[in-house]
Amino acid sequence: MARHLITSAIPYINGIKHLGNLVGSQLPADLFARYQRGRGNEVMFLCATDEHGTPAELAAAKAGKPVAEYCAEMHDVQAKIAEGFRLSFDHFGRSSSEQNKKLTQHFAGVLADNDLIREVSETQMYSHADGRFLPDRYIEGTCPNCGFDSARGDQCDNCTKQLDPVDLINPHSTISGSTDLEMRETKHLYLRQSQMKDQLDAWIDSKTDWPVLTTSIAKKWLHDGDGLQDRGITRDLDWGVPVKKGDEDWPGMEGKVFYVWFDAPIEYIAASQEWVDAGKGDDWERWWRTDKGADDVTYTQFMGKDNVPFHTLSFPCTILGSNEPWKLVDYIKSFNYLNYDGGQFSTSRGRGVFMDQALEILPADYWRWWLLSHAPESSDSEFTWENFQQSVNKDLADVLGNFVSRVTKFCRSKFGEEVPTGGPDLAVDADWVAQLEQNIRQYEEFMEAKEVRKAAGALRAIWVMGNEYLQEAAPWSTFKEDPELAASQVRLALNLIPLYAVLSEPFIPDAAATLLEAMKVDAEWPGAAADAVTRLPAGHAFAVPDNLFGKISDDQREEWQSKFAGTRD
Ligand code: B3M
Ligand code: ZN
Repeated sequence: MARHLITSAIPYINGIKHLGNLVGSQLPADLFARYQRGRGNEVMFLCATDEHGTPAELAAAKAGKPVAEYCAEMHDVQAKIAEGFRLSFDHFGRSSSEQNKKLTQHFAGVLADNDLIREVSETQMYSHADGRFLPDRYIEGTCPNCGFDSARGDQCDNCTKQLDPVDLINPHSTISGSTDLEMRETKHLYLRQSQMKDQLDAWIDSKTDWPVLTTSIAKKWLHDGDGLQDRGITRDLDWGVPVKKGDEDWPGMEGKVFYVWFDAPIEYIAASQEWVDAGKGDDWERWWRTDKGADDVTYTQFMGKDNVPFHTLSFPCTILGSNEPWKLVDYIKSFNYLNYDGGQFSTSRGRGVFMDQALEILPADYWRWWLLSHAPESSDSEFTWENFQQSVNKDLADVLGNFVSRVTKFCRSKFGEEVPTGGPDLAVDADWVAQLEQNIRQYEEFMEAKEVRKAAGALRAIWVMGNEYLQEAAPWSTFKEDPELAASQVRLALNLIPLYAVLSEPFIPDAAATLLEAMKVDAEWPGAAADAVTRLPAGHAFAVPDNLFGKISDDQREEWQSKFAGTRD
Protein backbone atom coordinates (compact mmCIF):
# COMPACT_ATOMS: atom_id res chain seq x y z
CA MET A 1 0.00 0.00 0.00
CA ALA A 2 1.40 3.38 -1.04
CA ARG A 3 1.19 6.34 1.32
CA HIS A 4 0.14 9.75 0.04
CA LEU A 5 0.48 13.03 1.88
CA ILE A 6 -1.62 15.63 0.06
CA THR A 7 -2.00 19.31 0.88
CA SER A 8 -4.03 22.10 -0.66
CA ALA A 9 -2.92 25.73 -0.41
CA ILE A 10 -4.61 27.06 2.69
CA PRO A 11 -7.24 29.73 1.91
CA TYR A 12 -7.02 33.13 3.58
CA ILE A 13 -9.48 33.53 6.40
CA ASN A 14 -10.97 36.77 5.10
CA GLY A 15 -14.17 35.98 3.31
CA ILE A 16 -15.61 33.17 1.29
CA LYS A 17 -13.65 31.92 -1.71
CA HIS A 18 -14.92 31.94 -5.28
CA LEU A 19 -15.00 29.01 -7.68
CA GLY A 20 -11.69 30.10 -9.23
CA ASN A 21 -9.98 29.71 -5.86
CA LEU A 22 -11.65 26.34 -5.35
CA VAL A 23 -10.56 24.83 -8.66
CA GLY A 24 -7.00 26.08 -8.21
CA SER A 25 -6.23 24.15 -5.05
CA GLN A 26 -8.75 22.47 -2.76
CA LEU A 27 -10.85 20.73 -5.39
CA PRO A 28 -8.09 19.06 -7.44
CA ALA A 29 -6.37 18.10 -4.19
CA ASP A 30 -9.60 16.43 -3.11
CA LEU A 31 -9.87 14.67 -6.46
CA PHE A 32 -6.40 13.20 -6.00
CA ALA A 33 -7.02 12.26 -2.37
CA ARG A 34 -10.25 10.47 -3.23
CA TYR A 35 -8.60 8.68 -6.13
CA GLN A 36 -5.74 7.43 -3.97
CA ARG A 37 -8.13 6.25 -1.29
CA GLY A 38 -10.17 4.53 -3.99
CA ARG A 39 -7.04 2.67 -5.06
CA GLY A 40 -6.71 1.41 -1.50
CA ASN A 41 -3.75 3.60 -0.62
CA GLU A 42 -3.21 5.34 2.68
CA VAL A 43 -3.91 9.04 2.45
CA MET A 44 -3.35 12.05 4.70
CA PHE A 45 -5.15 15.02 3.16
CA LEU A 46 -4.63 18.34 4.94
CA CYS A 47 -5.87 21.88 4.57
CA ALA A 48 -6.45 24.81 6.92
CA THR A 49 -7.38 28.45 7.06
CA ASP A 50 -4.57 30.98 6.66
CA GLU A 51 -5.35 33.33 9.51
CA HIS A 52 -2.48 35.72 10.01
CA GLY A 53 -1.31 38.86 8.27
CA THR A 54 -2.93 42.12 7.31
CA PRO A 55 -5.84 40.61 5.31
CA ALA A 56 -7.19 39.02 8.50
CA GLU A 57 -6.68 42.13 10.62
CA LEU A 58 -8.30 44.41 8.07
CA ALA A 59 -11.28 42.11 7.49
CA ALA A 60 -11.85 41.78 11.23
CA ALA A 61 -11.70 45.57 11.63
CA LYS A 62 -14.23 45.94 8.83
CA ALA A 63 -16.50 43.40 10.50
CA GLY A 64 -16.06 45.28 13.80
CA LYS A 65 -14.78 42.21 15.60
CA PRO A 66 -11.67 41.27 17.54
CA VAL A 67 -9.46 39.45 15.07
CA ALA A 68 -9.32 36.18 17.05
CA GLU A 69 -13.10 36.05 17.23
CA TYR A 70 -13.45 36.91 13.55
CA CYS A 71 -11.03 34.14 12.58
CA ALA A 72 -12.76 31.53 14.74
CA GLU A 73 -16.11 32.37 13.13
CA MET A 74 -14.79 32.46 9.60
CA HIS A 75 -12.96 29.19 10.09
CA ASP A 76 -16.26 27.51 10.93
CA VAL A 77 -17.92 29.12 7.93
CA GLN A 78 -15.20 27.89 5.58
CA ALA A 79 -15.18 24.42 7.17
CA LYS A 80 -18.91 24.09 6.60
CA ILE A 81 -18.69 25.14 2.98
CA ALA A 82 -15.81 22.73 2.44
CA GLU A 83 -18.04 19.97 3.76
CA GLY A 84 -20.76 21.11 1.39
CA PHE A 85 -18.34 20.66 -1.52
CA ARG A 86 -17.39 17.25 -0.09
CA LEU A 87 -13.77 18.23 0.38
CA SER A 88 -12.55 15.18 2.22
CA PHE A 89 -9.82 16.67 4.41
CA ASP A 90 -8.49 14.42 7.11
CA HIS A 91 -8.11 17.66 9.00
CA PHE A 92 -8.99 21.28 8.26
CA GLY A 93 -6.71 23.16 10.60
CA ARG A 94 -5.99 26.76 11.56
CA SER A 95 -2.69 28.52 11.07
CA SER A 96 -3.34 30.44 14.29
CA SER A 97 -3.18 27.20 16.28
CA GLU A 98 -0.85 26.73 19.24
CA GLN A 99 0.78 23.88 17.31
CA ASN A 100 1.67 26.16 14.42
CA LYS A 101 2.94 28.85 16.73
CA LYS A 102 5.35 26.41 18.41
CA LEU A 103 6.49 24.87 15.16
CA THR A 104 7.01 28.25 13.45
CA GLN A 105 9.12 29.46 16.38
CA HIS A 106 11.02 26.19 16.27
CA PHE A 107 11.87 26.57 12.58
CA ALA A 108 12.95 30.18 13.11
CA GLY A 109 15.22 29.00 15.92
CA VAL A 110 16.96 26.27 13.92
CA LEU A 111 17.28 28.49 10.87
CA ALA A 112 18.96 31.11 13.05
CA ASP A 113 21.28 28.45 14.52
CA ASN A 114 22.18 27.45 10.97
CA ASP A 115 23.03 31.05 10.13
CA LEU A 116 20.19 31.38 7.64
CA ILE A 117 18.53 34.36 9.27
CA ARG A 118 19.97 37.84 9.38
CA GLU A 119 18.79 40.89 11.25
CA VAL A 120 18.29 43.99 9.15
CA SER A 121 17.68 47.54 10.23
CA GLU A 122 15.42 49.17 7.70
CA THR A 123 13.06 52.05 7.29
CA GLN A 124 9.35 51.37 7.26
CA MET A 125 6.40 53.72 7.10
CA TYR A 126 5.26 54.81 10.52
CA SER A 127 1.88 56.54 10.93
CA HIS A 128 1.63 59.18 13.65
CA ALA A 129 -2.15 59.21 13.58
CA ASP A 130 -2.33 55.44 14.01
CA GLY A 131 0.65 55.17 16.34
CA ARG A 132 2.07 52.19 14.43
CA PHE A 133 4.02 50.95 11.44
CA LEU A 134 2.04 50.30 8.27
CA PRO A 135 3.15 47.09 6.60
CA ASP A 136 1.70 45.52 3.45
CA ARG A 137 -1.97 46.27 3.05
CA TYR A 138 -2.09 48.90 5.78
CA ILE A 139 -0.74 51.36 3.30
CA GLU A 140 -1.86 52.34 -0.18
CA GLY A 141 -0.64 54.82 -2.73
CA THR A 142 0.21 55.27 -6.36
CA CYS A 143 2.17 52.49 -8.03
CA PRO A 144 5.63 53.69 -9.08
CA ASN A 145 5.53 51.17 -11.91
CA CYS A 146 2.16 51.73 -13.62
CA GLY A 147 0.60 54.75 -11.93
CA PHE A 148 -2.40 52.79 -10.52
CA ASP A 149 -3.68 54.93 -7.64
CA SER A 150 -4.61 52.22 -5.11
CA ALA A 151 -1.55 50.02 -5.13
CA ARG A 152 -1.00 48.27 -1.82
CA GLY A 153 2.16 48.28 0.22
CA ASP A 154 3.08 44.74 -0.76
CA GLN A 155 1.84 44.54 -4.32
CA CYS A 156 0.16 46.49 -7.09
CA ASP A 157 -3.09 44.76 -8.03
CA ASN A 158 -3.03 46.41 -11.41
CA CYS A 159 0.41 45.45 -12.72
CA THR A 160 1.16 42.73 -10.08
CA LYS A 161 4.57 44.22 -9.27
CA GLN A 162 5.79 43.32 -5.79
CA LEU A 163 6.26 46.52 -3.85
CA ASP A 164 7.76 47.81 -0.66
CA PRO A 165 5.62 50.33 1.28
CA VAL A 166 8.36 52.93 0.92
CA ASP A 167 8.11 52.70 -2.91
CA LEU A 168 4.56 54.10 -3.04
CA ILE A 169 3.90 57.62 -4.30
CA ASN A 170 1.52 59.73 -2.15
CA PRO A 171 0.99 56.97 0.39
CA HIS A 172 -1.77 56.98 2.97
CA SER A 173 -2.81 54.75 5.86
CA THR A 174 -5.71 52.42 5.06
CA ILE A 175 -6.66 52.49 8.74
CA SER A 176 -7.12 56.23 9.26
CA GLY A 177 -6.49 57.63 5.78
CA SER A 178 -3.76 59.74 7.31
CA THR A 179 -0.91 60.95 5.14
CA ASP A 180 1.09 62.02 8.16
CA LEU A 181 3.64 59.29 7.64
CA GLU A 182 7.28 59.07 8.43
CA MET A 183 10.04 56.67 7.48
CA ARG A 184 11.26 55.14 10.70
CA GLU A 185 13.97 52.67 11.56
CA THR A 186 12.82 49.23 12.58
CA LYS A 187 14.58 45.90 12.83
CA HIS A 188 13.47 42.83 10.91
CA LEU A 189 14.53 39.27 10.23
CA TYR A 190 15.40 38.10 6.74
CA LEU A 191 15.53 34.51 5.56
CA ARG A 192 18.80 34.12 3.65
CA GLN A 193 17.29 32.41 0.64
CA SER A 194 20.19 33.59 -1.51
CA GLN A 195 22.50 31.27 0.47
CA MET A 196 20.45 28.30 -0.66
CA LYS A 197 20.02 29.30 -4.27
CA ASP A 198 22.25 26.59 -5.75
CA GLN A 199 20.71 23.86 -3.67
CA LEU A 200 17.19 24.97 -4.65
CA ASP A 201 18.18 25.31 -8.27
CA ALA A 202 19.54 21.74 -8.38
CA TRP A 203 16.45 20.46 -6.61
CA ILE A 204 14.09 22.14 -9.11
CA ASP A 205 16.23 20.84 -11.98
CA SER A 206 15.80 17.31 -10.69
CA LYS A 207 11.99 17.60 -10.95
CA THR A 208 11.66 16.76 -14.62
CA ASP A 209 8.09 15.48 -14.31
CA TRP A 210 6.67 18.63 -12.70
CA PRO A 211 4.26 20.86 -14.63
CA VAL A 212 6.11 23.48 -16.66
CA LEU A 213 3.95 26.10 -14.97
CA THR A 214 5.52 25.17 -11.64
CA THR A 215 9.15 24.93 -12.72
CA SER A 216 9.07 27.98 -14.97
CA ILE A 217 7.85 30.20 -12.13
CA ALA A 218 10.50 28.80 -9.80
CA LYS A 219 13.21 29.32 -12.40
CA LYS A 220 12.13 32.87 -13.01
CA TRP A 221 12.50 33.71 -9.34
CA LEU A 222 15.81 31.91 -9.14
CA HIS A 223 17.36 33.60 -12.14
CA ASP A 224 15.59 36.81 -13.16
CA GLY A 225 17.26 40.06 -12.25
CA ASP A 226 19.72 39.59 -9.43
CA GLY A 227 18.46 36.08 -8.71
CA LEU A 228 16.83 34.76 -5.58
CA GLN A 229 16.58 37.45 -2.92
CA ASP A 230 16.54 37.18 0.85
CA ARG A 231 13.07 37.63 2.21
CA GLY A 232 11.74 39.58 5.16
CA ILE A 233 9.97 37.15 7.49
CA THR A 234 8.82 39.50 10.25
CA ARG A 235 6.31 42.32 10.52
CA ASP A 236 5.35 45.10 12.92
CA LEU A 237 1.88 43.73 13.63
CA ASP A 238 -0.02 42.50 16.67
CA TRP A 239 -1.75 39.53 15.10
CA GLY A 240 0.47 36.61 14.19
CA VAL A 241 3.07 34.27 15.63
CA PRO A 242 5.26 36.24 18.07
CA VAL A 243 8.88 36.29 16.96
CA LYS A 244 10.87 33.89 19.12
CA LYS A 245 13.92 31.73 18.67
CA GLY A 246 12.41 28.39 19.65
CA ASP A 247 11.27 28.95 23.26
CA GLU A 248 13.54 31.91 23.78
CA ASP A 249 12.90 35.60 23.35
CA TRP A 250 14.59 37.26 20.41
CA PRO A 251 16.29 40.43 21.64
CA GLY A 252 15.19 43.44 19.65
CA MET A 253 12.21 41.65 18.13
CA GLU A 254 9.76 42.28 20.96
CA GLY A 255 6.23 43.03 19.79
CA LYS A 256 6.85 41.72 16.28
CA VAL A 257 5.31 38.73 14.55
CA PHE A 258 6.37 36.44 11.73
CA TYR A 259 5.21 37.32 8.23
CA VAL A 260 2.13 35.36 7.26
CA TRP A 261 3.92 33.60 4.40
CA PHE A 262 6.53 32.28 6.81
CA ASP A 263 4.08 30.51 9.11
CA ALA A 264 1.38 29.55 6.56
CA PRO A 265 3.15 26.59 4.89
CA ILE A 266 4.42 25.39 8.26
CA GLU A 267 0.73 24.94 9.05
CA TYR A 268 0.72 21.96 6.65
CA ILE A 269 2.79 20.16 9.26
CA ALA A 270 1.02 21.71 12.24
CA ALA A 271 -2.35 20.60 10.82
CA SER A 272 -1.24 16.99 11.22
CA GLN A 273 -0.39 17.71 14.86
CA GLU A 274 -3.81 19.30 15.28
CA TRP A 275 -5.23 16.12 13.73
CA VAL A 276 -3.55 14.07 16.47
CA ASP A 277 -4.59 16.50 19.21
CA ALA A 278 -8.18 16.34 17.95
CA GLY A 279 -8.07 12.59 18.55
CA LYS A 280 -8.30 11.68 14.85
CA GLY A 281 -5.00 9.82 14.72
CA ASP A 282 -2.03 9.06 16.86
CA ASP A 283 1.09 9.59 14.80
CA TRP A 284 1.83 12.65 12.70
CA GLU A 285 5.55 12.03 12.48
CA ARG A 286 5.22 9.05 10.17
CA TRP A 287 3.87 11.54 7.62
CA TRP A 288 6.43 14.26 8.09
CA ARG A 289 9.64 12.95 9.59
CA THR A 290 11.80 10.89 7.29
CA ASP A 291 13.54 9.46 10.37
CA LYS A 292 10.16 8.33 11.73
CA GLY A 293 8.70 6.47 8.78
CA ALA A 294 7.90 9.26 6.30
CA ASP A 295 10.64 8.18 3.89
CA ASP A 296 8.12 6.09 1.94
CA VAL A 297 5.53 8.89 1.76
CA THR A 298 4.75 10.61 -1.55
CA TYR A 299 3.94 14.25 -0.87
CA THR A 300 1.90 16.23 -3.42
CA GLN A 301 0.92 19.90 -3.09
CA PHE A 302 -1.86 21.69 -5.02
CA MET A 303 -2.03 25.45 -5.53
CA GLY A 304 -2.72 28.40 -7.81
CA LYS A 305 0.21 29.83 -9.76
CA ASP A 306 0.53 32.88 -7.51
CA ASN A 307 1.50 30.60 -4.63
CA VAL A 308 4.23 28.77 -6.52
CA PRO A 309 7.24 30.91 -5.50
CA PHE A 310 6.52 30.32 -1.82
CA HIS A 311 6.21 26.56 -2.28
CA THR A 312 9.11 26.01 -4.68
CA LEU A 313 11.56 28.33 -2.92
CA SER A 314 10.65 29.88 0.45
CA PHE A 315 9.12 26.87 2.17
CA PRO A 316 11.73 24.42 0.83
CA CYS A 317 14.31 26.89 2.12
CA THR A 318 12.74 26.58 5.58
CA ILE A 319 12.63 22.78 5.36
CA LEU A 320 16.08 22.21 3.86
CA GLY A 321 17.67 24.99 5.87
CA SER A 322 16.53 23.40 9.12
CA ASN A 323 18.87 20.46 8.48
CA GLU A 324 16.28 18.34 10.20
CA PRO A 325 14.71 15.27 8.58
CA TRP A 326 11.44 16.85 7.43
CA LYS A 327 9.58 15.46 4.44
CA LEU A 328 10.08 17.64 1.37
CA VAL A 329 7.41 17.93 -1.31
CA ASP A 330 7.67 15.40 -4.17
CA TYR A 331 5.32 17.01 -6.67
CA ILE A 332 3.85 20.49 -7.00
CA LYS A 333 0.72 20.73 -9.12
CA SER A 334 -0.10 24.32 -9.95
CA PHE A 335 -2.98 25.94 -11.80
CA ASN A 336 -3.62 28.95 -13.94
CA TYR A 337 -6.61 31.19 -13.29
CA LEU A 338 -10.26 30.57 -13.95
CA ASN A 339 -11.95 33.63 -15.43
CA TYR A 340 -15.61 34.44 -15.10
CA ASP A 341 -17.94 35.18 -17.97
CA GLY A 342 -15.78 37.49 -20.04
CA GLY A 343 -13.79 38.98 -17.17
CA GLN A 344 -12.22 38.07 -13.88
CA PHE A 345 -13.72 36.79 -10.67
CA SER A 346 -13.57 39.68 -8.26
CA THR A 347 -13.85 39.27 -4.53
CA SER A 348 -14.01 43.00 -3.90
CA ARG A 349 -16.68 43.61 -6.54
CA GLY A 350 -18.58 40.40 -5.87
CA ARG A 351 -18.23 39.31 -9.47
CA GLY A 352 -18.64 35.62 -10.14
CA VAL A 353 -19.93 32.71 -8.12
CA PHE A 354 -18.71 32.25 -4.56
CA MET A 355 -18.61 28.88 -2.85
CA ASP A 356 -21.60 29.46 -0.58
CA GLN A 357 -23.74 30.81 -3.43
CA ALA A 358 -22.86 27.91 -5.69
CA LEU A 359 -24.20 25.41 -3.18
CA GLU A 360 -27.37 27.43 -2.75
CA ILE A 361 -28.31 26.89 -6.37
CA LEU A 362 -27.00 23.42 -7.21
CA PRO A 363 -25.49 20.42 -5.39
CA ALA A 364 -21.73 19.98 -5.17
CA ASP A 365 -21.42 17.32 -7.90
CA TYR A 366 -22.57 19.69 -10.64
CA TRP A 367 -19.87 22.22 -9.74
CA ARG A 368 -17.21 19.63 -9.11
CA TRP A 369 -17.75 18.08 -12.51
CA TRP A 370 -17.68 21.33 -14.45
CA LEU A 371 -14.77 22.82 -12.56
CA LEU A 372 -12.58 19.75 -12.71
CA SER A 373 -13.35 18.94 -16.33
CA HIS A 374 -12.43 22.55 -17.20
CA ALA A 375 -9.54 22.96 -14.78
CA PRO A 376 -7.15 25.77 -15.86
CA GLU A 377 -4.13 23.56 -16.36
CA SER A 378 -2.28 24.46 -19.53
CA SER A 379 -3.76 27.97 -19.67
CA ASP A 380 -6.35 30.14 -17.99
CA SER A 381 -9.88 28.89 -18.57
CA GLU A 382 -13.23 30.57 -18.40
CA PHE A 383 -16.51 29.87 -16.71
CA THR A 384 -19.52 30.75 -18.81
CA TRP A 385 -23.09 29.86 -17.97
CA GLU A 386 -23.66 28.46 -21.46
CA ASN A 387 -20.74 26.12 -21.12
CA PHE A 388 -21.78 25.11 -17.62
CA GLN A 389 -25.34 24.39 -18.73
CA GLN A 390 -24.15 22.39 -21.71
CA SER A 391 -21.66 20.36 -19.74
CA VAL A 392 -24.09 19.51 -16.94
CA ASN A 393 -26.95 18.70 -19.29
CA LYS A 394 -24.87 16.64 -21.63
CA ASP A 395 -22.24 14.84 -19.57
CA LEU A 396 -24.09 14.42 -16.31
CA ALA A 397 -27.76 14.27 -17.28
CA ASP A 398 -27.74 12.84 -20.83
CA VAL A 399 -24.72 10.58 -20.71
CA LEU A 400 -24.35 9.29 -17.15
CA GLY A 401 -27.74 9.98 -15.57
CA ASN A 402 -29.76 8.82 -18.53
CA PHE A 403 -27.77 5.61 -18.89
CA VAL A 404 -28.39 4.63 -15.28
CA SER A 405 -32.03 5.52 -15.45
CA ARG A 406 -32.69 3.66 -18.69
CA VAL A 407 -31.01 0.43 -17.61
CA THR A 408 -32.42 0.24 -14.14
CA LYS A 409 -35.96 1.17 -15.19
CA PHE A 410 -35.98 -1.19 -18.15
CA CYS A 411 -34.74 -4.03 -15.96
CA ARG A 412 -37.37 -3.30 -13.32
CA SER A 413 -40.15 -3.37 -15.89
CA LYS A 414 -39.08 -6.62 -17.60
CA PHE A 415 -37.11 -8.60 -15.03
CA GLY A 416 -37.78 -6.93 -11.68
CA GLU A 417 -35.28 -5.23 -9.38
CA GLU A 418 -32.63 -7.88 -9.55
CA VAL A 419 -29.84 -8.72 -11.96
CA PRO A 420 -31.49 -10.93 -14.61
CA THR A 421 -30.53 -14.56 -15.23
CA GLY A 422 -30.02 -16.30 -18.56
CA GLY A 423 -28.41 -15.81 -21.96
CA PRO A 424 -24.66 -15.81 -22.66
CA ASP A 425 -22.30 -15.04 -19.77
CA LEU A 426 -21.22 -11.85 -21.44
CA ALA A 427 -23.36 -10.07 -24.03
CA VAL A 428 -20.53 -8.11 -25.53
CA ASP A 429 -17.60 -8.85 -27.84
CA ALA A 430 -13.97 -9.07 -26.81
CA ASP A 431 -13.09 -5.83 -28.62
CA TRP A 432 -15.54 -3.90 -26.53
CA VAL A 433 -14.09 -5.31 -23.32
CA ALA A 434 -10.59 -4.57 -24.56
CA GLN A 435 -11.62 -0.98 -25.28
CA LEU A 436 -13.11 -0.63 -21.83
CA GLU A 437 -9.95 -2.08 -20.33
CA GLN A 438 -7.86 0.44 -22.22
CA ASN A 439 -10.07 3.34 -21.18
CA ILE A 440 -9.96 2.39 -17.51
CA ARG A 441 -6.16 2.06 -17.51
CA GLN A 442 -5.89 5.35 -19.41
CA TYR A 443 -8.05 7.02 -16.77
CA GLU A 444 -5.80 5.66 -14.03
CA GLU A 445 -2.72 6.97 -15.80
CA PHE A 446 -4.16 10.47 -16.05
CA MET A 447 -5.20 10.42 -12.42
CA GLU A 448 -1.75 9.25 -11.31
CA ALA A 449 -0.25 12.06 -13.39
CA LYS A 450 -2.65 14.61 -11.86
CA GLU A 451 -3.82 15.47 -15.39
CA VAL A 452 -7.21 16.62 -14.24
CA ARG A 453 -8.87 17.57 -17.53
CA LYS A 454 -7.57 14.52 -19.34
CA ALA A 455 -8.79 12.30 -16.52
CA ALA A 456 -12.25 13.87 -16.83
CA GLY A 457 -12.16 13.22 -20.57
CA ALA A 458 -11.20 9.58 -20.04
CA LEU A 459 -13.98 9.13 -17.51
CA ARG A 460 -16.50 10.67 -19.87
CA ALA A 461 -15.34 8.25 -22.59
CA ILE A 462 -16.08 5.35 -20.23
CA TRP A 463 -19.58 6.70 -19.56
CA VAL A 464 -20.13 7.13 -23.29
CA MET A 465 -19.22 3.49 -23.91
CA GLY A 466 -22.19 2.42 -21.77
CA ASN A 467 -24.56 4.68 -23.61
CA GLU A 468 -23.38 3.53 -27.00
CA TYR A 469 -23.61 -0.08 -25.91
CA LEU A 470 -27.18 0.38 -24.81
CA GLN A 471 -28.04 2.15 -28.03
CA GLU A 472 -26.59 -0.66 -30.17
CA ALA A 473 -27.65 -3.67 -28.11
CA ALA A 474 -31.13 -2.13 -27.69
CA PRO A 475 -32.34 -4.72 -25.16
CA TRP A 476 -35.87 -3.26 -25.44
CA SER A 477 -35.94 -4.58 -29.05
CA THR A 478 -33.95 -7.74 -28.39
CA PHE A 479 -36.38 -8.60 -25.62
CA LYS A 480 -39.17 -9.25 -28.09
CA GLU A 481 -37.36 -12.04 -30.01
CA ASP A 482 -34.72 -13.19 -27.56
CA PRO A 483 -35.47 -12.37 -23.90
CA GLU A 484 -32.45 -14.44 -22.76
CA LEU A 485 -30.09 -12.32 -24.79
CA ALA A 486 -31.81 -9.19 -23.50
CA ALA A 487 -31.31 -10.47 -19.94
CA SER A 488 -27.61 -10.86 -20.61
CA GLN A 489 -27.37 -7.39 -22.16
CA VAL A 490 -29.10 -5.83 -19.20
CA ARG A 491 -26.84 -7.75 -16.84
CA LEU A 492 -23.80 -6.23 -18.52
CA ALA A 493 -25.27 -2.74 -18.44
CA LEU A 494 -26.22 -3.06 -14.78
CA ASN A 495 -22.65 -4.10 -14.02
CA LEU A 496 -21.40 -0.87 -15.50
CA ILE A 497 -23.21 1.10 -12.81
CA PRO A 498 -21.03 0.10 -9.83
CA LEU A 499 -17.99 0.39 -12.09
CA TYR A 500 -19.01 3.94 -12.98
CA ALA A 501 -19.67 4.72 -9.34
CA VAL A 502 -16.18 3.70 -8.25
CA LEU A 503 -14.38 5.41 -11.13
CA SER A 504 -16.47 8.58 -10.86
CA GLU A 505 -16.30 8.93 -7.08
CA PRO A 506 -13.33 11.34 -7.07
CA PHE A 507 -15.26 13.71 -9.35
CA ILE A 508 -18.86 13.30 -8.20
CA PRO A 509 -18.86 11.62 -4.80
CA ASP A 510 -22.56 12.10 -4.00
CA ALA A 511 -23.76 10.52 -7.24
CA ALA A 512 -21.27 7.70 -6.73
CA ALA A 513 -22.65 6.99 -3.27
CA THR A 514 -26.21 7.00 -4.62
CA LEU A 515 -25.24 4.49 -7.30
CA LEU A 516 -23.45 2.11 -4.96
CA GLU A 517 -26.33 2.25 -2.54
CA ALA A 518 -28.84 1.53 -5.31
CA MET A 519 -26.78 -1.38 -6.60
CA LYS A 520 -26.18 -2.63 -3.07
CA VAL A 521 -22.44 -3.22 -3.47
CA ASP A 522 -19.30 -1.90 -1.86
CA ALA A 523 -16.77 0.23 -3.66
CA GLU A 524 -14.08 -1.90 -5.25
CA TRP A 525 -11.50 -0.48 -7.65
CA PRO A 526 -11.71 -2.38 -10.96
CA GLY A 527 -9.04 -4.95 -11.79
CA ALA A 528 -9.47 -6.46 -15.26
CA ALA A 529 -12.40 -4.94 -17.14
CA ALA A 530 -13.74 -8.44 -17.90
CA ASP A 531 -14.06 -9.10 -14.16
CA ALA A 532 -15.53 -5.69 -13.42
CA VAL A 533 -18.38 -6.18 -15.89
CA THR A 534 -19.35 -9.58 -14.46
CA ARG A 535 -19.12 -8.65 -10.81
CA LEU A 536 -22.83 -8.61 -9.98
CA PRO A 537 -24.19 -12.18 -9.98
CA ALA A 538 -27.54 -13.01 -11.55
CA GLY A 539 -30.23 -12.63 -8.94
CA HIS A 540 -28.41 -9.79 -7.10
CA ALA A 541 -31.05 -7.34 -5.86
CA PHE A 542 -30.84 -3.61 -6.54
CA ALA A 543 -33.13 -0.58 -6.36
CA VAL A 544 -33.81 1.94 -9.10
CA PRO A 545 -32.06 5.11 -7.88
CA ASP A 546 -33.66 8.55 -7.93
CA ASN A 547 -32.89 10.68 -10.94
CA LEU A 548 -29.18 11.50 -10.59
CA PHE A 549 -28.98 14.90 -12.27
CA GLY A 550 -31.54 17.48 -13.30
CA LYS A 551 -31.01 19.62 -16.36
CA ILE A 552 -30.35 23.34 -16.22
CA SER A 553 -33.05 25.21 -18.11
CA ASP A 554 -32.44 28.29 -20.24
CA ASP A 555 -34.46 30.34 -17.75
CA GLN A 556 -32.31 29.25 -14.86
CA ARG A 557 -29.17 29.96 -16.83
CA GLU A 558 -30.29 33.50 -17.61
CA GLU A 559 -31.42 34.16 -14.09
CA TRP A 560 -28.10 33.04 -12.62
CA GLN A 561 -26.10 34.89 -15.20
CA SER A 562 -27.60 38.22 -14.20
CA LYS A 563 -27.64 37.38 -10.51
CA PHE A 564 -23.87 36.82 -10.36
CA ALA A 565 -22.81 39.67 -12.61
CA GLY A 566 -21.46 41.76 -9.72
CA THR A 567 -21.85 43.69 -6.48
CA ARG A 568 -22.18 41.14 -3.76
CA ASP A 569 -22.13 43.03 -0.48
N1 B3M B 1 -3.40 31.86 1.75
C1 B3M B 1 -2.83 32.50 -0.54
C2 B3M B 1 -4.08 32.06 -1.19
O1 B3M B 1 -5.06 31.73 -0.53
C3 B3M B 1 -2.41 31.80 0.69
C4 B3M B 1 -1.96 30.39 0.45
C5 B3M B 1 -1.12 29.88 1.56
S1 B3M B 1 -0.52 28.28 1.22
C6 B3M B 1 0.55 27.96 2.48
O2 B3M B 1 -4.09 32.09 -2.40
ZN1 ZN C 1 1.28 48.92 -10.81
